[in-house]
Amino acid sequence: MAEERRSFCRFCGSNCAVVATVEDGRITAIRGDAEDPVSQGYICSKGAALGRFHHHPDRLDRPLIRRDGRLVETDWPTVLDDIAGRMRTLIDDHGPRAIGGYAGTPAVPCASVNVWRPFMAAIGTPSVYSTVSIDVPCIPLVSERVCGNPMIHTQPDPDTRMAILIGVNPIVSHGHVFFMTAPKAQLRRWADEGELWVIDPRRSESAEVATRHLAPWPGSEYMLLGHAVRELLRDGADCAFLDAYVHGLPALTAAVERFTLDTVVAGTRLTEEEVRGFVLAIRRAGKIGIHCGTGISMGRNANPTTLLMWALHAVTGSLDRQGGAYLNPGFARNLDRHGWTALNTSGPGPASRPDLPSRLGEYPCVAIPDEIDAGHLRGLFIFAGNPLIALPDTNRLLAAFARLDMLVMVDVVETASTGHATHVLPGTGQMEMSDIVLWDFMNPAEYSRYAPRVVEPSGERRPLWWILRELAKRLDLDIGISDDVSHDDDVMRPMMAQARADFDTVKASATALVSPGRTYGWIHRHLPDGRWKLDDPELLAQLAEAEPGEDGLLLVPHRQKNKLNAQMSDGTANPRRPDLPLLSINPDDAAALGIADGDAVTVATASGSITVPARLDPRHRRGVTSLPHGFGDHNVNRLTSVEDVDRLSGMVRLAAFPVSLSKVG
Ligand SMILES: Nc1nc2c(c(=O)[nH]1)N[C@H]1C(S)=C(S)[C@@H](COP(=O)(O)OP(=O)(O)OC[C@H]3O[C@@H](n4cnc5c(=O)[nH]c(N)nc54)[C@H](O)[C@@H]3O)O[C@H]1N2
Ligand SMILES: Nc1nc2c(c(=O)[nH]1)N[C@H]1C(S)=C(S)[C@@H](COP(=O)(O)OP(=O)(O)OC[C@H]3O[C@@H](n4cnc5c(=O)[nH]c(N)nc54)[C@H](O)[C@@H]3O)O[C@H]1N2
Ligand code: SF4
Ligand SMILES: [Mo]
Repeated sequence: MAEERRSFCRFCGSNCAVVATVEDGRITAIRGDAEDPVSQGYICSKGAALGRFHHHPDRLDRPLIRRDGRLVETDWPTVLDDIAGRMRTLIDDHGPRAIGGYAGTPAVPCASVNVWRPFMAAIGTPSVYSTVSIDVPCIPLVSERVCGNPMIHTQPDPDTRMAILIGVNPIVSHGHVFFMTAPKAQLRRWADEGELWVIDPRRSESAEVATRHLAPWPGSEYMLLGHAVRELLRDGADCAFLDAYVHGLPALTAAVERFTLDTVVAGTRLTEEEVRGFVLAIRRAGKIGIHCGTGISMGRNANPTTLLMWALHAVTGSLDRQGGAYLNPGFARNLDRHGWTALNTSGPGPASRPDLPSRLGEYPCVAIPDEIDAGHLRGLFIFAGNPLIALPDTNRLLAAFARLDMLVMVDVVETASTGHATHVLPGTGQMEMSDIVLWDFMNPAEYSRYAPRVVEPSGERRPLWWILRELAKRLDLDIGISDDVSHDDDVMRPMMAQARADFDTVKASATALVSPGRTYGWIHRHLPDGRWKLDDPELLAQLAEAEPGEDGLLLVPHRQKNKLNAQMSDGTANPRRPDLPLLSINPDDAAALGIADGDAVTVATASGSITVPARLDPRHRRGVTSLPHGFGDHNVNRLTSVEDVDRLSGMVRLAAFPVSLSKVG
């Protein structure tokens, strides 16, 4: 008999509410939950594929262990005993740091998966890694320097008169560190009721609906922002706001002085009219809301650009104001009530990479191959990640992985990485675990929502908290999950301790529990000295040294609609039109290189090369070519380098790096 069950999608931070149809234990249909007050029935192709992904033919249902070079099925006691035994030996022989953990994106926002950090802490190892350090480390770094809290993000207010999207393509991605359901409707509204400016070297899907699209040279965006700050500081800044809430204006003013119109036109390769028009539009709007995405966070000037985003919000008096930049205190974390103590989460990096920092209690992912090669890291856990696709310099990482004594992967399907593991553990998937929205602070609504299990775990799949508790018991470690814990809910209940409503109240609500309205004007009460600090010396030093991207041909990333990083790159979300690994290139650049549409092209850097089909695409500005990540056979990370790293954030350059192209044959 068919039954309908409410849940929400956890593929991205939009967390759209869904209704699943279940027949005889099979999920036969997924639709958006029209009764949910936050997502209002919206889902994308990935959410619609939740059932297909759950019943994927490559799904993992039993633990696997490597014997005589092959992964073979085993049972839980055998696999857990084996892992615990190896961990004990590694810790005894080399100390706790020999054991590391890398968490992929599904381990970050899912409440019931978020137990891996206590496990690493109980081992006592500093070898902690997550996708945060290869995605967006500039945001927590700059937030920490500006307001003493790494977990504060701005987002363009839904009512802003001028939304500025830089290196972000919400129509495909639904946003970055700021997620929106129904992005097309929101972008259209911004454009219809005010202005929407998209700044991207490609005419992206989001640029198509914008009031204005600017395509500056990659890595030069800081100049455009710096120029706007400079011009407004000379005339038109919100002086009352600056006097009341900002610290460090003299140093900031001096730092942007070099961004004259001529310099900025030369550096950005925009026209004078475009640069002037940008400043004029800001003046017209008064308050503005800027959102920077991976086009910025993965580029070479991520930190200075992010600092200038804060600065432009400040000089326009937009910070924490309706119609400007909204800062969601969060339903679960309730930051307006609880505040925070100022933090500095930077520390020394791993021993093999003294050039890197540690950030937020983690080492940067780029350090993994060096740490393995140096013999510091000998056993690695992968919690819901696909490192051989996601991390830079795949060739080096592959060689390093072969040296590990132990590589344990917890996943729901076989991936390009699981084939290299010594142990593969089947975790429960989203449809098999209850969950609660904790990360609403990256959304335009202050809310939480509970999702029960849609189906019971299939095969031998187990929740991560169960797996880690079983290992901890064997090693006499305390990870804070007692034997009384028997359900995902027990793990999540304490996570709502500070929330606006307790766990059971949220659980009892059939749809999202939403706070009325949005909270504005709350942050300054909690800022150190009541002020945003815009003169951090290290960030200003980086700004002073910043230069736009190199001349020549630069390769930029972009995401695709029907896959999520490497997940569903086999076409699960849209079997009829699967996303393809194509190298997009401006037709004039292609002509200059003798490349025609469909030609096989070899893309090369010092790290390696890959061969992919070319697609001529006039939406790319000249000098800019793009290739999406997430494909095993055409893996763009064979081109990236673990050496090209930002010294403050530990971020590796994945956007706008120089490449050379040659036609095959
Ligand atoms: N060159 C280049 N590299 C990039 C990027 C880029 O733009 N360019 N983007 C970077 C970014 S922003 C990110 S976030 C990373 C992504 O890096 P990863 O998160 O490592 O990559 P995914 O492919 O999303 O892998 C997630 C894995 O989790 C598994 N999984 C899904 N659901 C569950 C679950 O419920 N439980 C468990 N146990 N496992 C689950 C999936 O099967 C998949 O194997 O890649 C980064 N790498
Ligand atoms: N469908 C889908 N949705 C996703 C994902 C996915 O893989 N597929 N991944 C999720 C994850 S893990 C993340 S982190 C977010 C990321 O979300 P976004 O940051 O929105 O990622 P993209 O969609 O790649 O958009 C980045 C844009 O930056 C532009 N860009 C590249 N280089 C530069 C540059 O140097 N300067 C400027 N100005 N622009 C540049 C690209 O052309 C592209 O349009 O998306 C999430 N949502
Ligand atoms: S936008 Fe798509 S992937 Fe993201 S939560 Fe909604 S349905 Fe899932
Ligand atoms: Mo990401």
